[in-house]
Amino acid sequence: MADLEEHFNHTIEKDRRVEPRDWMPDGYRATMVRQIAQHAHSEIIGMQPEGEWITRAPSLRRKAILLAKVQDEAGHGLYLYSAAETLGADRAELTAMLIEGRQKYSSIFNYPTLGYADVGVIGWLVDGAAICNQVPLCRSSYGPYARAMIRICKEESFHQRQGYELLMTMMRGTEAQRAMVQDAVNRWWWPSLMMFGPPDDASPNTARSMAWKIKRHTNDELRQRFVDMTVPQAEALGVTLPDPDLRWNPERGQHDFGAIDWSELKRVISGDGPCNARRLAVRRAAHENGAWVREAATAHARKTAHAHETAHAHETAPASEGAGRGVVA
Ligand code: FAQ
Repeated sequence: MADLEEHFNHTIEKDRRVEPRDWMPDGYRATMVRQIAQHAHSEIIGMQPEGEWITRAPSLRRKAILLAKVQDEAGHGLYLYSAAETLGADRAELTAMLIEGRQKYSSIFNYPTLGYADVGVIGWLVDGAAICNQVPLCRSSYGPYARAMIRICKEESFHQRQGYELLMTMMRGTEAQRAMVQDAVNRWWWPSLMMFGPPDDASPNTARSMAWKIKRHTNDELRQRFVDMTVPQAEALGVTLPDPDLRWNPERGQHDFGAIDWSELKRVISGDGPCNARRLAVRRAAHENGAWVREAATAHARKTAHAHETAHAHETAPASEGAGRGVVA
């Protein structure tokens, strides 16, 4: 046991990856399952706010882009559930925990999308925040999670660009279109900052997760990085970020920004955001309506496995038994 623990500590210290078959402390496994499951749930619930606009996309091109993006999010959820399974988590149980409200997903997806500009702002700000948070996770200590994150981040950067491109197009349009963009920015800015989690002095998991190199930066460090990255993009776009206290601080070499309403984050995380009930109801209905697909897939898998087993048994039968029978197709 002491040897195993020493090996684990050495792996972390040397910046190597922990792999599914390696011994790991129970707390490490539980933390990884918690973070990966919450992340997977976020991707799947995160399909909804934008998904609601697929039927209302203003052109074929926008519709194709949005369909592809939402489909990517489903893919991200699937890689992440698979990564959680490598830790012994049961996928059906994770889904049950989500739809029964026993496991969290990102607060950001509990806000409504009120217009098409929201699709652009989600790409720009929400995917932008997700990239800031997730690029360091490509170096996370758990191998399957870190590797999933590499592909996810590549796709997220396309998502961010499509959002920014959509907004640039709208900003070149009419006065009404520019007003739609500004309104969407006003509504999504503060919730995007909250995506990074509570401030460091109120984040119970950060210290442990940093020591295990699951997280590489604290919540506040990443939030600051996001603000610094976004301010020049807002200027280039021609929108105002809704924070009168936002300004460059030459001494810190970073932007100062206004106080975040942490009571709002708490409320949204604990189930009382503008769309929590709706998001979970949609997910629950999709799960229930999809029961027949899961049953059919399971029956098909069982049948295929049975056919393979029969074929294999015949192929490996002793010569006397198998003589003259040939290989079963
Ligand atoms: N919302 O001690 P900490 C996307 C929870 S991106 C809800 O600081 P930790 C892409 C936290 O889990 C969004 N819950 O926790 C996309 C913990 O809960 P506990 C998903 C939050 O883990 C874009 C408690 O509060 N990204 O989906 C939030 O060290 C566009 C205490 O917090 C990820 O999941 C929140 N905002 O740090 C899709 C990234 N913040 O202990 C569609 C991976 C905190 O009760 C469209 N996750 N909590 O279980 C992480 O990096 C970390 O888990 C943090 C939180 C940074 C989110």
